[in-house]
Amino acid sequence: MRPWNLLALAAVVFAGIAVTAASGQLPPRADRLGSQPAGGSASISIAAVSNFGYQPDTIGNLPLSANITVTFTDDDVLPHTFNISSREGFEIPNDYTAAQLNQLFTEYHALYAAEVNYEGEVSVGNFTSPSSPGWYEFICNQSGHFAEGMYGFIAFGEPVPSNLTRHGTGSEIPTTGSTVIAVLGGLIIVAVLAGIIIWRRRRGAHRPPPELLP
Ligand SMILES: [Cu+2]
Repeated sequence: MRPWNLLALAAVVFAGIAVTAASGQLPPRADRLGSQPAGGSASISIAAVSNFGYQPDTIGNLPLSANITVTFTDDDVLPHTFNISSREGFEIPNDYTAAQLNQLFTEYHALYAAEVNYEGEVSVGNFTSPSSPGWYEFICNQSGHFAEGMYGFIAFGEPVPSNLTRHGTGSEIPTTGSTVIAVLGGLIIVAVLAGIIIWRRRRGAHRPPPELLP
């Protein structure tokens, strides 16, 4: 196979991978559960992980007015908390100070709060989910952890909106940015390779045909 045909093949394969990566990404695990009826019960498992993250950091489509059992595990060496703000639809500004976080949780008491203090500790508890659809932010209130990006989002009766800021290390959601970069990078490579192929073909067209072997 001629080198430029190999290049063309590589371009097609890469484009296929880029498109697959862009379109084939599954929504976060909890969102794949689909809508659930009001009432009843549900269980969620969440872990505090190293570098100030939650795994997962996005949990959606939990049932309304339901008994939610929470299993919160410390998969890190530091103590962490899991505090769900009851302020519906409010994305806490990333520059909130400890005082502002305290003020928020004083005005909007936590829907649920748990803490784990050492690696491997598991906290199990439960709370009743809200009666109407909405999303909420949860944070770790250990000093400095929110500022490091230790937060996530939980939604009842709906998926977590896709436009919220996330930078926890435990993210299950590929960011839109990385998808866009993958697609753009793939398209640029395809364009460059196509240019090379066209250039080589044009150059080849001006060459005399190769001599036939005897
Ligand atoms: Cu923490």
